[in-house]
Amino acid sequence: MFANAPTKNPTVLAWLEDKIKLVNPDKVVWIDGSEEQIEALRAEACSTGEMTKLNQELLPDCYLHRTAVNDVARVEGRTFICSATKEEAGPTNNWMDPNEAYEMLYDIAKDSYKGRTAYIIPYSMGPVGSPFSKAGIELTDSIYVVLNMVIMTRVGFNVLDNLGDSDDWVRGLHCRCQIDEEKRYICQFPQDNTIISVNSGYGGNVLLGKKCFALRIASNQGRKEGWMAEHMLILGIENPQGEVKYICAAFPSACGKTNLAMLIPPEEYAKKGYKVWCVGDDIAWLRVGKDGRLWAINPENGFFGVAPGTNDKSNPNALATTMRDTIFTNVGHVLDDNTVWWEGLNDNAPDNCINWKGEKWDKTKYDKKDKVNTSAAHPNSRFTALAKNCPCISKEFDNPAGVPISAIVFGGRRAKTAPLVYQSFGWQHGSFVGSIMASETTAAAAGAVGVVRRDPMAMRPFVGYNMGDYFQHWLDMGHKIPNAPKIFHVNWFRTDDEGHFIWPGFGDNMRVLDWILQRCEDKVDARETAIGYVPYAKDINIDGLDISVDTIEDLLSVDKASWLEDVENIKAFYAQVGDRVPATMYEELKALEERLSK
Ligand code: GTP
Ligand code: SPV
Ligand code: MN
Repeated sequence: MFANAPTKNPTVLAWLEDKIKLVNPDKVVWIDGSEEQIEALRAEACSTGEMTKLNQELLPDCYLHRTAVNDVARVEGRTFICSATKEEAGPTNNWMDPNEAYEMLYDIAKDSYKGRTAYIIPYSMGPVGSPFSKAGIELTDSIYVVLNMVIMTRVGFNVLDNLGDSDDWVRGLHCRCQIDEEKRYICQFPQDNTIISVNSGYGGNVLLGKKCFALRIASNQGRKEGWMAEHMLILGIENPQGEVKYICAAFPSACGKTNLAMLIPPEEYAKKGYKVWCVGDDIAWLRVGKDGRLWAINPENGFFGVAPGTNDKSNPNALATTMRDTIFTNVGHVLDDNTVWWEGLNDNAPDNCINWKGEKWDKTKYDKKDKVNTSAAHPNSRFTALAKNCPCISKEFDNPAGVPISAIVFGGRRAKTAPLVYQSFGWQHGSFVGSIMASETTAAAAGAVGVVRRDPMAMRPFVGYNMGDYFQHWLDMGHKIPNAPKIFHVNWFRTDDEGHFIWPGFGDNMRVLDWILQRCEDKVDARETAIGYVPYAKDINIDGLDISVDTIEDLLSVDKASWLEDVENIKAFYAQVGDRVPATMYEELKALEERLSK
């Protein structure tokens, strides 16, 4: 079948031969990632209506795609970890017996490429050849997937050359089938380094290098091999002396990673010479370096970012990044000038616009309470854009050695309880702080929005094994990192009694990062509280902000009663995670409760 295959790797050829026989395409195409090949695929997608070429003067090489209306977000309820036993997947994951899962999925996939083309995408997560990086191959029948993967990962035959005859690569089979919700499955088989995704065409469900590989499979690999795969942005802060310190931050989906990763420092900081550099906006792979520090790479090559709310004030860098070579998914299509629009881009809601469902949009019907049905852009509409087009991309982005991490920051979307920022007492307590994270749900996953749920390390939908074992892995890693990063928790989303955010957020989050780095360098004191070290209000720089020290005081307050309520909720969550929750975490929980009750 593969007389002219670009590899002789027997495991690659055997797997592909087997899967191609199963899905039975009319044609097979190897993706080499060349501009010529990709341009031809763009043209083909436009000829069939799968994509629309946008205004090439205003948005060069940009395209619009609409997914099926029933297929607009990750589907956690239909995502499965197919490990040998249910216990290994643990109670926070859906589990299916691997043999049963393969049988069911093969049945759905059988002949599903008939009349279609099979695209073979060899890709690398991380710079090709870096000791951090891992190879993958995705077999798909979707040009949209090919074009997104070319942006989001490093695609090309050099990946195969680098792989040689090794079996250390991740198998990914994607079949669009009928986009039937009832038969939609996103299945990970950690013991086989395999992912099978059927009946979806949406982002995180089908760009298999992203959440499926770089988090669910990679978290398993990291546990075995002694490293970490995390749902974290990576940014560098350059001080006026030109020194750059790196921070990783884990926030749940649609809770501000892309925004923080590309932040523009407030004028007060910019004037002094502070700069922020983006290394990654969603995923970090972390390893212990020879110097005993924790080092991180961003395994991705682009950004699959939330469009709504992105504008030239909230995130000018993201907006600039999307001005060329970008695929927009499920945003509004402005017919007058063949551009795109989304809620929060500007105040000029277009009259002549097609909404994300492909219908004529009536802007006068917009209803904040029913965004899905009345918006031009779906609340989880996205842009797929090249990292290298980001004005603040770090010069270390491609560095195979990664960057050394000074601080890890956890954060959630909490209207109450969690203060603006606090620091943990150390790695062990910091791991505990990560394990008790909670956040209000967002449109990034199908289901109710705005419900508080526990989301440890922002990884609840992405840990590819038992959550209790994952907590243990965090604790174990602490013993392997002599110069471990300090661990913090932030919350940009506290609200007042009218439900308005109190903290200005976005670029002004720099003020909090400033305190965090000062803590890392022992340059500022803090108040020891029951939950950790909290800043003195005077130490949060509010120069140029229209906000009082009293308000900062308020944002930093720790209300013992609501924390004790949270403790009860944490106990219930730990009980749900079950008996694999490390005893150390229970000790930390007990200690927290005691400190709060004092
Ligand atoms: P995923 O790509 O789903 O993992 O999301 P993300 O974590 O990268 O979230 P993103 O930065 O795209 O932000 C999602 C939403 O949060 C957007 O609507 C932003 O406008 C909003 N947001 C981000 N940062 C802040 C902030 O500091 N304050 C407030 N109030 N909202 C913010
Ligand atoms: C997220 O939901 O955390 C995302 C988007 O980054 S997706 O790729 O769909 O997972
Ligand atoms: Mn994400």
